Amino acid sequence: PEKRGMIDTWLDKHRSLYTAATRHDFVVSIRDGSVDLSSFKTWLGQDYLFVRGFVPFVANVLIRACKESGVTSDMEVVLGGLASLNDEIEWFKSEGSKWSVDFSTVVAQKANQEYRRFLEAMMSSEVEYSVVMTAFWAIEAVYQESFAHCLEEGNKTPAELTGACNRWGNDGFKQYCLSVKSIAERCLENASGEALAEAEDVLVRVLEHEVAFWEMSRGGQ
Ligand code: HMH
Repeated sequence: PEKRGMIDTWLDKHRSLYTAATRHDFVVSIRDGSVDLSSFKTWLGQDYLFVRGFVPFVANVLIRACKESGVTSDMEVVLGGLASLNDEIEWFKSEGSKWSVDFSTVVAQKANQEYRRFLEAMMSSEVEYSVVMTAFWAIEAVYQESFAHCLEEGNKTPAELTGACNRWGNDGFKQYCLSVKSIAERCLENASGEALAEAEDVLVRVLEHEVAFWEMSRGGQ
C-alpha cells in the first residue's frame, strides 16, 4: 500500500469537488442505465477533440520525464500512457462510426476549449515537473475513478457502453494511474513551498475542468 502523501491530503481537503468530478450525474446515469444516448454522443465527440489536445500535453510530459526526472522508470510510465492514447484515438474513431458521430463536424464547446487552453499553459517550461505530474495524474485519475464506478458491482451499465467504461475503468489503467501518482508524490516530496501551492491549485483546476467537461453532456453550449 502507498504511503499517504500530499495528493491524498489535498483530496481530503477538496473532497466534495473530487466527488463532483468522479460521480457526476452523467457518470451515475451510465452506471444506473438511465443515460440519454444523445448525452453520450455529445461526450464522445467532445472527448475525441479533448484527446487530440491531450496528446501534445502527454508528449511534453514525456520529454520532461526524459530530461528532468533523473529516474528512468518515469519515462517508461509516461511512454505507456502515450502508447495507450494511440489505441484510444483508434477506439474513438470506431465509436464515432458506431454512434454516427462525425468528428470532422464536431465543434469544441467552451468548457472543452478552456480545458485545452489549460493543458497548453501546463506545457510552458515555467511550470515545474512536480506541478505538471500532479495535473497529469488528476486528469487520468478522474476518468479512471468515474468509469470504474460504472463497472462496480450492481451496475446497470448498458452493454453498448461497457467498452467505454472498460477503456478507463480496467485494472491496468488503475495500476497506471497509481504509477503516475507515485511519480507525482515523489516529486512533491522535494518540491518548494511555492511549487506545492501551485500543484494544489492545479489539482483543483483540473477537477473544476473535469466537472465542466461532464456538464457539456447535458447538451447546449
Ligand atoms: C476530459 N479527461 C477528459 N478526457 C479524457 N479522455 C481523460 C481525462 C483521460 O483520462
